[in-house]
Amino acid sequence: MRSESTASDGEMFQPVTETLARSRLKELQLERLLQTLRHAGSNVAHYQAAFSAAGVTPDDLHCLEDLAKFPFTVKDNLRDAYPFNMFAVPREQVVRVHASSGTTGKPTVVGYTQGDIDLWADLMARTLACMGVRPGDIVHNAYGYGLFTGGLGAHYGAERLGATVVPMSGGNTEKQIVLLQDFGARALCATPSYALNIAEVAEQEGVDIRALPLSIGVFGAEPWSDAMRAELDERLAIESADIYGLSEILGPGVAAECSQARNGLHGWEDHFLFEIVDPETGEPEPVGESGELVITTLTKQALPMIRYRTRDITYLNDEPCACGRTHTRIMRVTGRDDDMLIIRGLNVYPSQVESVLLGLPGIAPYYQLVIRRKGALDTMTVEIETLPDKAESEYPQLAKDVTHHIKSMIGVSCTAEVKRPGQVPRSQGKAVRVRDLRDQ
Ligand code: DLL
Repeated sequence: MRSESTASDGEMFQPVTETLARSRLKELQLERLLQTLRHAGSNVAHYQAAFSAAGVTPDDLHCLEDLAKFPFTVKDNLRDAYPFNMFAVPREQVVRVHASSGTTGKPTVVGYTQGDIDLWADLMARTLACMGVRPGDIVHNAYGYGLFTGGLGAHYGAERLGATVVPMSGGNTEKQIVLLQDFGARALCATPSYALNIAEVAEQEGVDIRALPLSIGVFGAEPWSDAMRAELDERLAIESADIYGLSEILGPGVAAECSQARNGLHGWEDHFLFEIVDPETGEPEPVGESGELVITTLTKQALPMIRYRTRDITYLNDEPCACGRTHTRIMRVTGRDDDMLIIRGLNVYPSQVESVLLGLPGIAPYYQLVIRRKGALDTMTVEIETLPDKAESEYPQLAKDVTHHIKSMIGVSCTAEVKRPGQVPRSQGKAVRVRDLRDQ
């Protein structure tokens, strides 16, 4: 695939594709969807079998709504095809693979042709530009390099945009802080939890990170709340925006918040088709209704994905945005349906607990939820940390405040365990928010 031109004056940071009329976007999607269904159906054994089991062929697609006739793709399909059997091109044409670490079983492997890598760089450049990064800026990239898509995805995109990349990767926090000071990066790419870790270590070292040129946070790869955004904006004196993506679809660069509104992530609809379905029944939900995000790629060569069930819970917003972009907005992902906790019959996402905790005085923004089983019931303990100025004699009252606010704002009963500063583990990448001790 050719690189998109991002050069013409005025359109540079919002090329015409980002403001296409929605009717035109839909025509483009239909055209590209048909090509993708044909490509997948002819070249991937899994899709051949799945289409025929569902009794559909690409010729059954006459309008976008017809996509609902086609079967979903799930993570297990990729696992079953381990390592390379989902590729739609000969392996020799795949110039790069990435893989998810996966907590159980085999990792899922994803592959890219040179054209896919170019597309990814274009979309990440578009994403960074949408978030306010400009050519000539210094971009400090603290996403992990390696099999995780965050590091290399942001790296190629920043280069494509014409920025100067500092390929720091995750960890080595003291050094991150030295380079942020010495090089004067304008944008920081990191998970929000790791960005918070950087802020904390800088404060401990007496570095005034707020005084640095840093002004944009490119934060994603894990669920986070608006309360965490406010915390990061304040501690780092930046404007942080949310970036979303997943390896099975591309990596980072599937959707991003614009610097103008910072209210929902524009999903790049010229390359992806977004649906929301009921996670239980798989039935499509109308725009605006919450459910599981399902994504179909429209231009990927090595790994076309048809109706991939992300398990991420969100809703779409097609209303016009202040920035003028017409691409739909994927509203903040509350969590994955497999991260959802069911405590005494109530559904809870860690990010909801985060929103409550960050609003409470005396509590540091670090937490973990510990789930145990008592008889037939699951119980949740919220482990929190106090700010350094709190005396241990105040801990019982803090614990009471936490349980009271969680009960009144989310409805769920829990216990709170107050820990001394520094005792909740800090994140180097994707934060571990839940410790599940139910099988122990
Ligand atoms: O996390 C890609 C990425 C890298 C996105 C850097 C943004 C920045 P995976 O490791 O495959 O890919 O994990 C994908 O992470 O299905 C979501 O559950 C979660 N996730 C990613 N971005 C967000 C976000 C990368 N902004 C999985 N908000 C996805 C909430 C997110 N969850």
